[in-house]
Amino acid sequence: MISTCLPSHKSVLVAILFTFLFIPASRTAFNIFGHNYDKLDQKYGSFTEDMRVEMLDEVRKMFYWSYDSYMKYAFPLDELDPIHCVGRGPDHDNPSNININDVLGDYCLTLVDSLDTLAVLGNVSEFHRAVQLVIEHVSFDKENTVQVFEANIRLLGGLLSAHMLMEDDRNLFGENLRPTWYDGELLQLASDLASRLLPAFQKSITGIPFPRVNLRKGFVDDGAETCTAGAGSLLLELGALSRLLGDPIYESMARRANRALWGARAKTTGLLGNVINAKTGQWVGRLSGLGAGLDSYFEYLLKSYILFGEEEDYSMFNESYSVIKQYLRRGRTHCNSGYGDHPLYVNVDMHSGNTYTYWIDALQASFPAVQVLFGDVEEAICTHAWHYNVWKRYGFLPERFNWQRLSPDVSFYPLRPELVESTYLLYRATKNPFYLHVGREVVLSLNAYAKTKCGYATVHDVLDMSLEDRMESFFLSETCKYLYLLFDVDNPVNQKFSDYLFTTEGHLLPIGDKFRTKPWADSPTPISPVDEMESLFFREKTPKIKINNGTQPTCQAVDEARQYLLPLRTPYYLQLTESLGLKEL
Ligand code: DMJ
Repeated sequence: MISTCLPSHKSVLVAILFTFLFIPASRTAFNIFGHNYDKLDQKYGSFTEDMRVEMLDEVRKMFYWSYDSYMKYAFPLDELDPIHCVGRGPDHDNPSNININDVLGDYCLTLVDSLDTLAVLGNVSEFHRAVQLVIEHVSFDKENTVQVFEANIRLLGGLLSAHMLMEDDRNLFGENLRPTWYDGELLQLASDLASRLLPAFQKSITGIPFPRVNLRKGFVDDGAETCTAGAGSLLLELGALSRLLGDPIYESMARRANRALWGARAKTTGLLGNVINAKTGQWVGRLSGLGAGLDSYFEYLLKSYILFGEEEDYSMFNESYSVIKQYLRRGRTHCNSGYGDHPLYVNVDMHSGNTYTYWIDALQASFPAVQVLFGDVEEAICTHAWHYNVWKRYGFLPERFNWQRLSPDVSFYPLRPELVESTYLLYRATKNPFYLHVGREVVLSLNAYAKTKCGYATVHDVLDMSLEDRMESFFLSETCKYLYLLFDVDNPVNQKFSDYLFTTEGHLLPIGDKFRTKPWADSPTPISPVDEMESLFFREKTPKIKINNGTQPTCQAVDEARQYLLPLRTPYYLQLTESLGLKEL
């Protein structure tokens, strides 16, 4: 078998030397020398071309198993129930069922969320058919009350991404992606949807949008408590829409929300809480962390800077990252050297920085992807390794894992993408075959436990692998997409990786001068966005542009000698697996 991923003899030698030099003199290290090192290296150090092709095929089948079933049994409803093979729309009988009604709105959600995945899979004919179906079937003139954040990331993001990929003159997926008959209909739909979301912002005197709108009636006075991520992860989509339409209203509303949240950070620590009241601007509770309620807020500060080049977004991210490191991080100082526990980002009291809960949640697993984009690759390796080992303990990531009791506090897994997203970004950053193994384990778990008669189902309880009849649309927009891109090394997205950006729902946005120019004020940002993306990205050893003041990690390259060793050095890796009660070998 020929492998593109196998190391040369020389690099293996250098790598082994490198590891030996860095292994601390401890009993664990002795065990490694005597026992585990070779096996671990064998297990993760290579990934054959045959395995890669096999996995790519598995992921392709996974996507079509789900997508085709959705189209057959559920479309034009929003979601597929993958056990009973029927469609699902909003819960009209029970308006307070926000678990469903926040997301579903009678607008072909899964199809809209899947559009750019079809392009990524190279299925141009189905992409055309899907765009046509969206144009024919999607209307936002509905009596439904939906969550602004969900509508923004899943629908607005899906529509804008498909529109931009068709209109982008770099033709990432070939000139044929734009059908001859396409006349900007998806942009019109996006604009219609965004105008229906506006009342949530306009009715707020604090600037923080209310969490929900009624698509037809506008403002609904049914609660003002919103999570920080919900109110503060709107800028990529709304900013892109503003710049496409030449209408500043959407971007200005999203920026106003970000500034309001930023202004509310705790005076003592600089941390933000995870729930805030949009009417009063007061925090609800004290929890600060990187998971649910906050995750994409940080992601969007950094990604907005990458897309729009506004310094304000970058400095907010930069400062946030410092306080995250200062208050949330526990464990040894450096991921891959020194002594102490494996680093962990915990939930803290936003006012004191004291540990607030002993659980962390599955959404935090997206943070390594943000760290990669920021150039803090060593830290990303560490954060990812922790979540991956929790995954291995159960075969999935429980929604909340209690790191003190070492058991799930909330044990469902709704096919979330976060671990795969970080795995993909880390593979792009390091090219380390370890990450292909991680992806393979994810695929095997999904196929073994979540695959059903007509799709993939939410794991109701990772402890007994019981299932629940729901397949969230992000399974197709993110989980399958990131898995596919992980294994499809020649995919156009991977060839032009620094020219495109993923939204928090995994939708591709082209980075370009178009978004660096505000059509309502002719002052283009004087930095080429592509250059800047590269400078933010890890493998550029000598960045062309210095993007921060030197106090933060940027553009770290992972030493080539380590490419075929565990990215988290072996003793630390074994320390982690042991601390989570796992036996690696
Ligand atoms: C997705 O809708 C997005 O990734 C969002 O940022 C978080 N929740 C889901 C996936 O878990």
